[in-house]
Amino acid sequence: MPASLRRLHALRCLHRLVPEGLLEPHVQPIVDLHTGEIAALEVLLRVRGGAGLPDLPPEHWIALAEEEGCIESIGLAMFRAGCELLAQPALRRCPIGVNVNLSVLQLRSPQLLDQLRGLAEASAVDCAAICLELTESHQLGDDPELLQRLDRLAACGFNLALDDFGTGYASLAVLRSFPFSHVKVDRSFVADLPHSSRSRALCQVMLQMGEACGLTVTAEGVETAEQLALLQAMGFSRLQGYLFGRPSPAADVELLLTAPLAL
Ligand code: G
Ligand code: MN
Repeated sequence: MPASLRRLHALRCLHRLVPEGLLEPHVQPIVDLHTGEIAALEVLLRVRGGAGLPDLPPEHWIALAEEEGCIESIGLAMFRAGCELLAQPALRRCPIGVNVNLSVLQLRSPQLLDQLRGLAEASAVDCAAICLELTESHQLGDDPELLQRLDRLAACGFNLALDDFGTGYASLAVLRSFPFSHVKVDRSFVADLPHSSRSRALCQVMLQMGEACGLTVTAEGVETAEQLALLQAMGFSRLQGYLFGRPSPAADVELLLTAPLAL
């Protein structure tokens, strides 16, 4: 099928994803080398195969949903999945947090705070166990309304992470002004580590800068033992990537929590 037709087909399917239960949330561990344990699980959007849906990578579905103005319902469905995870006995027994991705476009909705708080309450989940990851793909800018919304989310107890740091639009002013408590170094820097002294220097600087601002710094996309060794030598302790676990269905979270970690 030509790309333009595939896109048209995807656009037609987009609105079916939430009502027909075609989303299959996955989770990926974020590990802490200090404790040797999983510190948090990131909820990742995955679309079920079959059901007449085009086979598109998750980031394409997200981009389409943002363009079409339906990222709100998809984002809320992922947030609900995060709350349901935290409500499971396996997670209630241990201090593992859940990270949920939030599109900057969702922040434009005045109802967002009440919706998120309502969903957390419905699952009897503490907002402080949830970290909302905002990607740099849309300008946060110096919009005072967005800043106020983020301040309110933080005041409610949610942790906020600046995702994919280093590649998007976020300037240092975003770290200065917005109430982020976590920053995630984009995986492209980690991929380049072994053969780029500049990437090594930039990872080191991002870690130092984040920690100097009192932020928890995570390196994303760790795939090899060589990358792990380099990051460990720099002082990174929070890591995420295929080396520690690929995204797996949220329904199998018990298995994930009992499997030994590849640390
Ligand atoms: O932007 P964000 O960090 O939320 O993106 C998460 C995406 O990165 C997920 O789709 C996930 O499958 C992917 N991902 C997670 N770990 C790795 C990794 O080690 N390597 C690569 N290439 N992708 C990864
Ligand atoms: Mn993320």
